Parts: sequence; C-alpha cells; structure tokens
Amino acid sequence: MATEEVAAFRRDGFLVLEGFVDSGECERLREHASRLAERLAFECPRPVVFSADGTPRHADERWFLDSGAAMRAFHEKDAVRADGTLVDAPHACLNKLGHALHDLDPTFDAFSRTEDLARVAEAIGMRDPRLLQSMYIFKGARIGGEVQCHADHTYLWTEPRSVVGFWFAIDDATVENGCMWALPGGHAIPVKERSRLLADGSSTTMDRLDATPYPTEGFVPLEAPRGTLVLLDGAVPHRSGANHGDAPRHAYALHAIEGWTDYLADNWLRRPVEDLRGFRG
Ligand SMILES: O=C(O)CCC(=O)C(=O)O
Repeated sequence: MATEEVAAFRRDGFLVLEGFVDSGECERLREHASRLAERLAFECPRPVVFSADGTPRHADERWFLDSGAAMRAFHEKDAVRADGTLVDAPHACLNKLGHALHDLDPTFDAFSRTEDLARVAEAIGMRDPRLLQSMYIFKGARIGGEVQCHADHTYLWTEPRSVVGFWFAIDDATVENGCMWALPGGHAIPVKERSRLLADGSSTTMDRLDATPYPTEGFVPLEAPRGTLVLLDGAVPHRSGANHGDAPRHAYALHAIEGWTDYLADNWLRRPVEDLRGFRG
C-alpha cells in the first residue's frame, strides 16, 4: 500500500482500494457462497430475519447469538411472509451468512487469509490482527434492506478500540443497488453506542454513550466495482441503502481485531481471542 493510501485511511477513516481482488476470484467466491446458501437456508429451523434498519432484529435471538462460531443463514425482513413462507427461492431471500465463514469453510478461509491482506493490515499499523467475524452479504435485487448508520466498534468492542472492517465488493456496488456510505473523518467522533450481551446471555442491549446522533450530512457513497477492498476504521460511521435496483449487491465483510487488546466478555460474539487466527493462518 502506498504511503498516500495509508495517510488517506488515517485522515478519512476509510479507504477504497479498487482491483484488490481478481474478478475471477470474486466470481468463484460468489458461486461458492450461493451453493452454501442453498444448504444453509434449509438448516434454519424456520426463516430467521436479520435486519439492521432499526426495526427489531429478529424473533429468534439464540439463532443469532450462537452464530459467532458457526455458519448460519439469516433472511431479509421483506422476504418472509407472516405465515413463515418465503416470497422467492431461498438464496434470493437471504440477508447474509455469518459469522465464522473464515474459520469453518475452506473457500472462505483461503479468500480471507492472503499475503496481500496481511500486508494491508501491517501497513495500517495492525500488529497482531485476528479474524473475528465474517459475513457474506447478499443484498438481493429489490429486497436487500438498508443498514443503519453505525460504527463497528459498537458491536465488537475491544479496549483499546481496534476493530477494522475489510469489506470486499463481490458484485459492483452502486448507489442504486445499495453501496456503503461513510462520513470522511467521522472516526474522530467518539463511538456513541455499545451493544452488549445481557448477564443471562439471552439477548443484547444497547448502551447509549452519547445521546447526540451522528451527523446525517457529509456522507459519501463508496461505489465499488467488483474486486474492490474497502477498509473501515472501527469508529467510522457508515451505512448502506436498500437495494432498489435490479442487480444483487453481493459483498464479503471481515472484521479483525488486535490480539493484544482486551476483547470484552460481554460482546455478543463470544470467541476466545486465543482461538482466532490472523491473515497468515
Ligand atoms: O455491506 C453493507 O451493506 C454493510 C456492511 C457493514 O456495515 C459492515 O461490514 O460493517
């Protein structure tokens, strides 16, 4: 990574690196994820909705809370009828697969652990990156929901803050099909919320650390052709729109934390940091 790119990441809290992954690699991951989705969609006891648009997330909290060390399918809110049936083929109704694809699936493992990624992590100053969470996001045509403004540190809290998002465009991401938007320099704003697991482990709660909302102005679209890597500082506010287009917007998101930090025990995703591997395996 060039010095100017590292400086831009530090200044803006995000960086868009076009052409980071070969298009053929993206296509192979896409085909693999689509096959995996067909299988995992049938492993749900019933469709479990995941929404990040501010409405209640889903009825089946356990399915979500136990997915940190598993591979599970989550459905789009608008894909499941009141009687539990789906409006389309299972894979077309998925919001995402998560959250340990990088450890449990050899194809995702290989995509997530490359020398190029290890070098990027080094360039941005990560000393001991550990891959904690992975999500394959479908954002299906006309059905993919919005993701509300958030900072990743809210959900993957370390002391001190260390999470970095590595987001890959598997399809071209455009304003029409719901690309991400981020606030340049927004990582300087102290993170406003912390999600934490309740003591009985049954659900999560959101602690408000600062009642003022994030600005709504100034966000820039992170349009990203297939193969683009977007780096996101854990404090940078970002969001994505619903997919109003005719093309799906597949993406793969990996979240890495520093192995030397304190990963708090009441984060929703409970995995011992000693078990997590880095970009070099
Ligand atoms: O892919 C998206 O639309 C949102 C992803 C995201 O917010 C994240 O990876 O933190």
